[in-house]
Amino acid sequence: MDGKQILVTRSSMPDFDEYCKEIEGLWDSRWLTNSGVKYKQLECELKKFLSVENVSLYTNGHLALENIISAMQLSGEVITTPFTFASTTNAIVRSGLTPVFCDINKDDYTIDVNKIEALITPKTSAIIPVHVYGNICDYKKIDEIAKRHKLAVIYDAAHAFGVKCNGISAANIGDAAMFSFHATKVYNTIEGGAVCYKDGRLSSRLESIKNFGLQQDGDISTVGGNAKMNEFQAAMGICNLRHVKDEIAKREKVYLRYKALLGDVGGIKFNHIQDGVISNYAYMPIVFYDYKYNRDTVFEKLKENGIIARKYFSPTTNSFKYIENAGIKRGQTPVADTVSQSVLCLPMYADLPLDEVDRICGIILK
Ligand code: T4K
Repeated sequence: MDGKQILVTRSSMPDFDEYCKEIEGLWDSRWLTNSGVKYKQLECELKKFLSVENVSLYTNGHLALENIISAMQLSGEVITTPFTFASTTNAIVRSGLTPVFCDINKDDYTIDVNKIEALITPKTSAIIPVHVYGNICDYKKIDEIAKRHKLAVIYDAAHAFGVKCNGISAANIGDAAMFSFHATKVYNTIEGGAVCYKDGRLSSRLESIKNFGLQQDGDISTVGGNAKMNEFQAAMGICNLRHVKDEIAKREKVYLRYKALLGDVGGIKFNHIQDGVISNYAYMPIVFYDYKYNRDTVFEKLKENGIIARKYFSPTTNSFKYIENAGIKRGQTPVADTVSQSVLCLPMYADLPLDEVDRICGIILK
């Protein structure tokens, strides 16, 4: 990798010595996975940090989502959005369910709540919306619709770790919320993920599904896989949790610099923080609508200058070949299609120097 390149993000890591100290005990215990002490400690610390009653840890966010879908025994159709990472839609399809694609808002790229009800059929069992870029969905309206139609709501909150809306932790929104702790996220456990959920009765099923479906009596009543977070991941999580507030504070500075330079430029839609939201500044998306250059031209120009922005999320998941091959309807998602063709995520991470932000914006504005 070219050391001079500025990539879209850069993993947060603790000091080497801090991590070594955290994993030292593993050489004595030789207990490396399967709900070890680090795993249990991290679970406890996350409960406090996220203000939730129930949390379950996973080897990655994707399997966390598949496991909660399985534990909640969803069936038939699930309403979701196509403006997301492949994982959300893949998890639905791999669980044997049919995704029904709802369009998104032009402002915050989350599900357009006014279009949900028209998509509900007798086969609908759940809504899986995405807090994309850490922007929070209109959860009050979603909750109202879900209650009226007796649907479960699982949020893909992969981007929303540490985000609060109207004083409520994103982890407490919906019946369940899935987080990704991947290396590219605001908070990472190298690879990793979690599910926070309201109904404590799901606990034993979730624990067993992530461990092949094994029950305490040795029998298996639900087919499970292997999705356990290991001790080295949990140790990284314990270290990174000590620093995550500082990391977010540093990200805010980067965000504010971008905002000062790009926040009011004609033709560029800046991702302003929603009212009532305390952000984690996970991503720095900008959308080129009527700008003098289109998204792809800006992408190439940045690349020529060693800046690797990313087209998250392009293409939309409802245009994946497998959707067509499986005969799943693409749905009417014109807003998602336009945003997907026009969005660029600029570099965003805690240690991104502000003069690099100036340089990036200078290239875009020139
Ligand atoms: N739902 C949503 C909405 C998601 O965005 C994701 C994941 C999931 C569900 C599933 O959660 P996980 O199962 O992943 O926990 C990345 C990530 O792999 C993926 O986690 C993430 N979303 C997605 C948006 O981005 P790529 O293919 O763009 O990653 P990659 O390898 O190109 O890395 C991007 C940049 O990050 C690199 O240019 C440099 C930096 N980086 C990357 C790695 C791997 C680091 O600094 N350190 C690293 O170790 O998918």
